[in-house]
Amino acid sequence: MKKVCVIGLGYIGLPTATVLADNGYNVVGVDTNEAVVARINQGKSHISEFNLADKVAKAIAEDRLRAATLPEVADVFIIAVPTPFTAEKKADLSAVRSAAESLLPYLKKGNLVILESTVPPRTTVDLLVPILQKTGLEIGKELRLAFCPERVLPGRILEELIHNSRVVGGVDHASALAAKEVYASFVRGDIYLTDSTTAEMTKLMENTYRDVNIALANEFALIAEQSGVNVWEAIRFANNHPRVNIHQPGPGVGGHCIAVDPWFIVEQAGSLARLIRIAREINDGMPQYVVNRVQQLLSGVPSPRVAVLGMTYKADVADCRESPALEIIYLLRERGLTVAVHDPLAQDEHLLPLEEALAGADLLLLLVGHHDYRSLEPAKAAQLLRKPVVFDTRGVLERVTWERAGFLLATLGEFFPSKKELS
Ligand code: SAJ
Repeated sequence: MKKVCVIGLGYIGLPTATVLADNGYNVVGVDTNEAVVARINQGKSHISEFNLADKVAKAIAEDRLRAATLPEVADVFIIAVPTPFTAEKKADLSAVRSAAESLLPYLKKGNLVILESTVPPRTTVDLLVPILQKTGLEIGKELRLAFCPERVLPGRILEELIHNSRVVGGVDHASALAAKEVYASFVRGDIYLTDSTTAEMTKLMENTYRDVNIALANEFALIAEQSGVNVWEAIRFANNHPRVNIHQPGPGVGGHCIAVDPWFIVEQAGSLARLIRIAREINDGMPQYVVNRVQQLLSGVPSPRVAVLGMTYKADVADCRESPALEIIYLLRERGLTVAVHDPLAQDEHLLPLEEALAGADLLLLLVGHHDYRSLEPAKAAQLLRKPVVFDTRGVLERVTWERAGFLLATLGEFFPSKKELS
């Protein structure tokens, strides 16, 4: 049985480690966080993801997965550590660098090292190769090296790990083939072989495509509001065209990928990346836009109180990293508004039960299209709110139902009430 050492037991590393353990590998997962290691060794997952807790419990119980704070001698090493960005919007590769350096004492001839963390183009050849050369092994021939980006969607990680196609970029063809063999043990989608730099760029292009597309949807939303058009309906109609796929507008783009990865291209390409930069700026400007609209909806209301529904970065996940809701809540408070927040999935001691968040509020601000919120009853909300006003930034509330219950419903990209309607 081959042994795999997975460095980084986060959103990608832990699911990958359990899937490998499920598919015949002896797996040791490594994390610098001792509490995470202890928890996993008890058969528990520190990450909230569909089916993951069961998979971790099973792999630990059957002794196919173990967690540790230091790497060990193995056949394959997979690096899946975070690559955040700095205040200057530059990739912070310190975790990748220290993960690679931590492997040096354990690497031997015939090993394969795979980087899965999202990185700027050329990181594998320019950063990893020089570090791994310190082993004295010839990179490619004696120590195989590949970049194989993760492409799974939070909320569907385990399913997508198996069913998505995979891009495998080797520093040479032999490295790509060796990495393909590892993924072929569990991936049912196609596996495409290329060089490491093309694979790095492919990953960044996927998330940048999504970011630029969402920026376009957000721009359409602002234009639609001004022209009296319902952007949600217009996008639905446009998407019936066989070659159109416009994404959804919203209060901003969050998460640790789409709001970050385009900057890795900007960092390298500079003034060539004009569209990419402006798309980032449009999406980053959405929280401010939402806050301005909230203030317009509440103008003239003394000591206004806002009930914010949703704090996570997107619907039906518990993750709040880079969530636009966090910025919106911060900005509202900075402008002197009282804010009460509810979220059915996020873990935060300041969150309130739904009824308490709604009680006495002058505005219901919907920031996340969680499943629970789609079936929110307007009659119940009307009893709790001080004023029957709703601002839906996700286009999920049904206009007829809410208006019938006496609400003034403002929807991003659809309808914003005039001063007369607000008075
Ligand atoms: N969003 C919109 N409108 C949309 C879609 C998303 O405003 O039409 C917002 C969401 O609300 C959220 C943000 O964008 O705040 C990102 O959400 P997402 O579902 O688009 O993406 P992530 O960050 O959860 O996962 C993405 C995925 N990339 C692509 O779909 C191209 C996933 O496959 C990647 O593996 C992941 O990034 C990653 O780790 O890079």
